[in-house]
Amino acid sequence: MAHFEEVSKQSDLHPKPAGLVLQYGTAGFRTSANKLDHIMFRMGLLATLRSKKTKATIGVMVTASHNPEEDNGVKLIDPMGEMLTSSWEDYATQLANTKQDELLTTLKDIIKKEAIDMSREANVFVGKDTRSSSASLSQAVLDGVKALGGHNYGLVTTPQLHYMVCCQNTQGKYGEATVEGYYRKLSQAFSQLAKNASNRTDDQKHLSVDGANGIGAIKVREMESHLKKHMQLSVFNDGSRGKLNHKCGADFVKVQQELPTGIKINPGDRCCSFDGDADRIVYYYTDSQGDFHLLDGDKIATLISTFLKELLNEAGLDLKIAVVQTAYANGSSTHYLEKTMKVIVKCTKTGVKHLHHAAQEFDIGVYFEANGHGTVLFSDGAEEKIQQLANDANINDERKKAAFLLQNTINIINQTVGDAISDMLLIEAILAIKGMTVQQWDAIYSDLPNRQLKVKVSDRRVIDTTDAERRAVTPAGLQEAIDDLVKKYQKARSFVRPSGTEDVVRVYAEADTQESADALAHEVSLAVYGLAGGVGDEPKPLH
Ligand code: 16G
Ligand code: MG
Repeated sequence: MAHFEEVSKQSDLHPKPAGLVLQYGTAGFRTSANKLDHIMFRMGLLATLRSKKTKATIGVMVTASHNPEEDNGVKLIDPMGEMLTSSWEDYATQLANTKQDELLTTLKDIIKKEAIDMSREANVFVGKDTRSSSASLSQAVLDGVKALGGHNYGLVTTPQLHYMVCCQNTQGKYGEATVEGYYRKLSQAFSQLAKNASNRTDDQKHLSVDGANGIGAIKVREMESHLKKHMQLSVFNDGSRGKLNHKCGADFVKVQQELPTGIKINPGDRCCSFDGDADRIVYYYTDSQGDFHLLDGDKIATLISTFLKELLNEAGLDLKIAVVQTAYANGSSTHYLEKTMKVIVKCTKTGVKHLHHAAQEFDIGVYFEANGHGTVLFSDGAEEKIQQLANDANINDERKKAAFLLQNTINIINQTVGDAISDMLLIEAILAIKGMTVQQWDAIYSDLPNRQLKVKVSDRRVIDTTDAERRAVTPAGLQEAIDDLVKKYQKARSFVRPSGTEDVVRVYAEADTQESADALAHEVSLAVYGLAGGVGDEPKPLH
């Protein structure tokens, strides 16, 4: 058939380096940008097949998120704006690794297995971040979808692309499938919510944003004019000078627990950082002693779920709300949510898709990774009940107001995926409505001191985990060793897991003091080094 000849011809322009093997992991493919041209082309092909198969528009985002500027990556977005379904992740890996002269055979195998009708139309939305390599790599994706209805959105945040794919496939029910439509939907909801805040000073409306020198900075600037009356933004690390993710951005701030470079703030100022593709956000401030205070994904989940629970009470709606976390959630947050807030807390494996799926099981599922990736999902039934209540003429003013706030909360949230801009607007609206400062939000509970370390081993797959990664099943003796070490400390907890994005084993420890958390993390690292085939120098104590 004609298009296979075209695939062959085009594929020769995007040859696969011999011997290179890559895997479609938790965040798609990600490695140095110079190894990715053939991957991009092939993902263009796969997205086309996925589109024909699902009879819907598929997204392809070119980004390596919080990785260094030199890296790049690609991930596919399924019809409702969710991550690519896992059975197709295997096809992605197969297609990426198949030899140049076997590409057509692999492609035809997938077509046959999935019984894809090749005469169907295909629609693919392609987006990219601000990396210098993203322009040519997204062109390679477009070469893969060429002549099959590809639509190039150019520079967008990852969540904007998820949003537009969902809008397109719901025939506009979720919103208009344009960046402008996204700004309008979110900013209108924000204005409606902000109207319910008592008079705020300009200082209270002010927020400093660290854009990680990436796409989020550009997009939040574009959105600024829509927000004028209710918000005052200062954008730092906007890409005009600094390097992407270099000493800035959500990942840097969370891991280093310090201010990003290039930000100028006063004690008590409210600040937030996005990551390189704006699907993560963390908040922070410094106090009068100059000490740094981080409000991570756990604090964000707590703020949002408290707000929603109060609104449900006021509205008199009986909807089940849950918070989904991973093993990295600070023990204090889990304790507060379960014991004080009395909400259901569920723990899943690391990786957004696991949290997303778990959150779908509840009427309202608030999910956040500690690293700041998260959103809120409302079931169709929950949305309907809220809608009905908002339209009910026979309810009192308190219930009416709560229903109105819930309605606009639904509209401000990007339910397709965690979204730094949408999360930021929701957090700002909640703080405004509650008349809360960032310090008061921080004081809801105190984080347990914690430490994360990495250990290099010869093969990280020797570590197998269970119970949402909280316990190691192999190698033999490792979990027992961890249990014994944890017993030595107060309020302590520790777990290890193989990273899905780096060739290391990650170690997490928390305890009542920073010294204890550091010591426990070090001792557990030594146990991993000794029992799981550590390579290089033995881990050294932190102090
Ligand atoms: C990926 C995941 C992120 C997770 C991180 C863990 C997505 C979109 N991203 O970046 O959710 O926290 O991996 O990395 O799922 P690790 O496996 O190296 O610890
Ligand atoms: Mg990201």
